[in-house]
Amino acid sequence: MSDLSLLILQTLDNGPIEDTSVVFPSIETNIMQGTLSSLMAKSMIVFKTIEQELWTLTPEADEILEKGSHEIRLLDEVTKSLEGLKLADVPKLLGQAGKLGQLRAFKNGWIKKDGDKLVSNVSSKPEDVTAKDLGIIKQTGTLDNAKELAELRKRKLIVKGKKVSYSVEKGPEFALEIKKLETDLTPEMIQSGAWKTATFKPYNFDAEGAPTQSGALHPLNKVREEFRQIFFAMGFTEMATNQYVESGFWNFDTLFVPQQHPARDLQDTFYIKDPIEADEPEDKTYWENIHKVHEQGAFDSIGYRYPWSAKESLRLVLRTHTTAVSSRVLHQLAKDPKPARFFSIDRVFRNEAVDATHLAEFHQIEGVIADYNLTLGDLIGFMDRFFTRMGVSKLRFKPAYNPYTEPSMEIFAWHAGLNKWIEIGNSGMFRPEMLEAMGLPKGLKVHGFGLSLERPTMIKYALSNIRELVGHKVNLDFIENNPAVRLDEELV
Ligand code: FB9
Repeated sequence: MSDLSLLILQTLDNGPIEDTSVVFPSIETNIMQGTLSSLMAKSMIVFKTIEQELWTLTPEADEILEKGSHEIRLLDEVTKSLEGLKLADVPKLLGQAGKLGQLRAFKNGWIKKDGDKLVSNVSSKPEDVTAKDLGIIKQTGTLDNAKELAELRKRKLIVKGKKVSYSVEKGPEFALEIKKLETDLTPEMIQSGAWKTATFKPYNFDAEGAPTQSGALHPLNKVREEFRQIFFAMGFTEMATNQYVESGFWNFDTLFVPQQHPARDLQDTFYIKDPIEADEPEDKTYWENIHKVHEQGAFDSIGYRYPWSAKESLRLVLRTHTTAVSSRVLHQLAKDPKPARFFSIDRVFRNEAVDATHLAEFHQIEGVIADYNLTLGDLIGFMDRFFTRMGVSKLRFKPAYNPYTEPSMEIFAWHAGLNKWIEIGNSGMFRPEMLEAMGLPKGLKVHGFGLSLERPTMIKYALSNIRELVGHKVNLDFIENNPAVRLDEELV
């Protein structure tokens, strides 16, 4: 038990403590509060907090207490100089105090001017009221004379503070000795019977559990899991996306992206040096269909009519979108065409300028829906249902262009927090040049849509820079201690 605890108990034995700051003036408030809280937890005392306004001295005021007020120090210098104190000598003698002292000494009628000098105007040394009042405030924290208190505050010699102290009384379990509080019931206590007289510390149901040293899911993975559950709930099957390197054939040509499209330029796409190219796909009919639909046109399309290059098609790239994976999966579906829903959430790579919200790689979320007689209205309706599940209710659709979908739409949502429409994704109906080239029947239409994983994650965790989320500058405390994410809250 601390000495202070004992002192408090012994003092209480003689009666209640009205104000701890009076009985124990040298004990700091936080020490006093901790000791009282500990005694109260054992029901040995009860205490209440007393908060009082109090005034404290500024450093200038402390100097006045030590040396006297500016005005009294100036009067002393004037009195010492028999012919009077030259005005020009005041700053040399007293510095800033001299100037301040003059104002007060004139106001008090202690000095007067005689030509270029100051002379005394009093027959005896007056009381230094400023120093006296500051001494009282230093002792008691206040001053009875409200006018003089206001004057000292105006002169910035005192500042307002708060004094915290406590009134203390005996509690139901008051004693001069502190019983050892047991925290654990041990086998020894049971065997010896000591449990019968032991006093156990009351159980603190408000105490937080000890932090567990465990792993932590990265926020991107938390949001990814939210999206995966939404897709599963809406009947989607996850695509295998564990192949970052794709041929230009799967990443571009099968999606009817022409070989001279700017997206295929070096400044947009990462090309692999070694190996430099892929093998031709096994499905030779498909290979020829793609060649034909680009070069001459096919499947009721006039194509792009350019000399399609097999070599260009086999160049290896880091996939620029997971639509490359969708193409592979839909090509598989053509072997047994039927309505189906697939999704993917994985990394894609683009050789583009990076900024606060874009890096050279990001996670694309993509969904494809294959069914007979699908219309654009069905796509709009689905997007509405999909985004409603993540708290986004007000959508707008804007015509857009993608080489592989026609019609295409950019998707916008109203962001109440930003008070504006924000782009939340892109979508469209895959073109026949893509679908029929892989062998899907004419009637089987396919919707596609995509968004990024980073953008919703940054919004949900209120991050302004993507480098707070990924990269070497990430704060691991943020990763370990961020809250679970729920996508179904309003987008704010
Ligand atoms: O994710 C994006 N924005 C977004 C998404 C969600 C969100 O909050 C959630 C609702 C709670 C907030 C914002 N965008 C797409 C829009 C912009 O961020 C854009 O600046 C960046 N886009 C990326 C591509 O930029 C190079 C986001 C990424 C994107 C864009 C298009 C697709 C996929 C990802 C696509 C597609 C597609 C189209 C048709 C068929 C198949 C796939």
